[in-house]
Amino acid sequence: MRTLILVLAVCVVLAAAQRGQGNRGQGNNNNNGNGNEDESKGGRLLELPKLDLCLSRPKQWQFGNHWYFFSWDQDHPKLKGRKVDWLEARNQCRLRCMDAVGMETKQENDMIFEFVRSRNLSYIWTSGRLCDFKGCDEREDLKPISVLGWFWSNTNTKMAPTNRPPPNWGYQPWSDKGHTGGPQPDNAEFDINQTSESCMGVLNNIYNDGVKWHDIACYHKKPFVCEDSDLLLNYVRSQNPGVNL
Ligand SMILES: [Ca+2]
Repeated sequence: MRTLILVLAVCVVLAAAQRGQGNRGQGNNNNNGNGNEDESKGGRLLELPKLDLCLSRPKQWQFGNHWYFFSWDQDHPKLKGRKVDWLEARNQCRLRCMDAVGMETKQENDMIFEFVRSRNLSYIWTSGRLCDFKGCDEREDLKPISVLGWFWSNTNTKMAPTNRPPPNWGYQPWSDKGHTGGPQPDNAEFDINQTSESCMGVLNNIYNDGVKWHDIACYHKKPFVCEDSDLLLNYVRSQNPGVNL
């Protein structure tokens, strides 16, 4: 039964992706959390996992029961030394039964912040996404979206309100400054060229603010951290009984 539900969930994801729009990324409901603005223009879709890439996915470090890797550390032409936009980052992960990292807990966020800090990286993409696309408007619980409209697209879970520290975290992961000087998320690029800052990255002291979350326009190119996706791993398992991922 559980497998059936998972397969159905993935079918919903596929159908939504193939339509190129629709019921996406609405907080924690069934959806694929894509919300890619380019999709309606150019037809870019979320990738499906490939068995061989899932089997050989980089297992660089483990946290909880998930494997993670940093794109630049992998000896692969699509990963090493590349900077990619937000959707491409997700897709390179998704092909491998992973997704861009989502920091749903303080412990996981501490781990990612320490990774960025210790490696002295300027920035990485995460799976963080603003629900500002088709279907989001109908969700009263996501308004105002700058406070309540952010979610982790890898697990389709809502983030805590952006205007105060998440419960029990003890610190505010969103930066208190950005391009316009004010606290994040600030959608600053919209005022410059009408491009929304709908994707979330971790920046390292770009604004003399330490390692912090920032809303960023999704076309910007960055390296990324991938994290195991239970949904995609279980989908591939359901298609390949007995496979050991
Ligand atoms: Ca910003």
